[in-house]
Amino acid sequence: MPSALITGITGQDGLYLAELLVAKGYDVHGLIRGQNNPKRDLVEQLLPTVTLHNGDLTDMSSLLRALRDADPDEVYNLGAVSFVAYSWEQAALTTDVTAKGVLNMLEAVRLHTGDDPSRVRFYQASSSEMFGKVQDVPQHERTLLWPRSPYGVAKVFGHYMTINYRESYGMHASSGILFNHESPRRGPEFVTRKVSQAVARIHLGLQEELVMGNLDAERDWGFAGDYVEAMWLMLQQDEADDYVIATGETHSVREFVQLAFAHVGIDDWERYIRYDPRFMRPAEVDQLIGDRSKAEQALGWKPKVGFTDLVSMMVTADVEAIRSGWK
Ligand code: NDP
Ligand code: GDR
Repeated sequence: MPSALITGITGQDGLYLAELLVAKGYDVHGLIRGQNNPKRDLVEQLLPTVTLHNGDLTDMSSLLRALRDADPDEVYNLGAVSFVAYSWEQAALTTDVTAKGVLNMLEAVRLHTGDDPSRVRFYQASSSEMFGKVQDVPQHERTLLWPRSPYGVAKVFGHYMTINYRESYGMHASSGILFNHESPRRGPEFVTRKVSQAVARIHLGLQEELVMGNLDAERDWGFAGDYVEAMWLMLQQDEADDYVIATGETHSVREFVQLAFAHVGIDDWERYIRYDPRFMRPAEVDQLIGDRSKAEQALGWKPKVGFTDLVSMMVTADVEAIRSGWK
């Protein structure tokens, strides 16, 4: 039975990836941080066969202990401070977790595997935020990185450190440069879920307005359930490598909002929107669109869920969640 250790198992991607690996017959382990983490119950209910290990990406010995106890064939490093807007407010914490945490995990794997570092395959959750002020359209694996936030800078560090461990120690370490991916499990601080939750509440008469920042930003949005499949595929290759994972389509935040309202039959959506500069960022990533041709060729990976279906899925899930709370 293959085994895997997932950091960030309580997050959106961690849950989908754990479900995927359990379905594939893996013995799945997850790193869970903090005292009395409120998401422990959720993981235990959803994934009763998964073993949780206490640990934190900033605490190297906890990572070594988790590796010793789980003894995984594959490590998926998904843990991070992942909210871009927050990364300006806590830049040092973001650096400790999202940048140095990657080094800690790579070094822990290297120490754990001794003289055979390729024995454990490693996945790093890199991000399209590394492209920032984009230097190519669409963005691909060789596009110059120009991050625009402390989060983006931290991800660049993790990305190059992963490549460096591959080149220095022969580790099977791959980096997935994933573009935005969403789902009904997306954290409510991210724009898509903020919108889907608000639209559901407005539709059901529970909320009157939606307060937003920059509606002009454009993102390449896919479905998280599709994207975790790409992570797994990367670790099944003979050679470790880096891959862009994206739909190849870009849409504005405005389009997302408009479609979400249209899904519940509201066409005059603009009257519900209030602009608040609080949600603007010190530096914005204006447009992202990914070129996934390498992943499609080498991994045979393609997204299954399109933009319109993604928006419908998220709004429907939030409407149903509120209605089921009424029963
Ligand atoms: P989430 O924000 O949903 O999950 C982040 C996870 O990291 C949570 O499980 C969180 O734990 C954990 N974490 C935070 N701090 C620490 C720490 N100090 N030690 C250990 N774990 C920690 O992110 P997603 O699931 O959306 O993303 C997964 C990864 O992919 C992240 O690295 C993200 O930056 C990256 N990424 C995401 C994209 C997306 O569009 N979703 C696109 C590209 C990259 P807790 O629940 O306890 O807070
Ligand atoms: P992003 O996601 O920064 O792309 O990072 P987010 O959903 O936070 O923002 C997307 C775009 O929407 C604009 N926006 C708003 N954003 C939020 N959160 N709230 C608002 O009210 C709002 N109004 C407009 C933002 O300015 C931005 O342009 C996500 C994270 O998952 C990262 O961890 C990941 O690496 C990248 O995607 C790829």
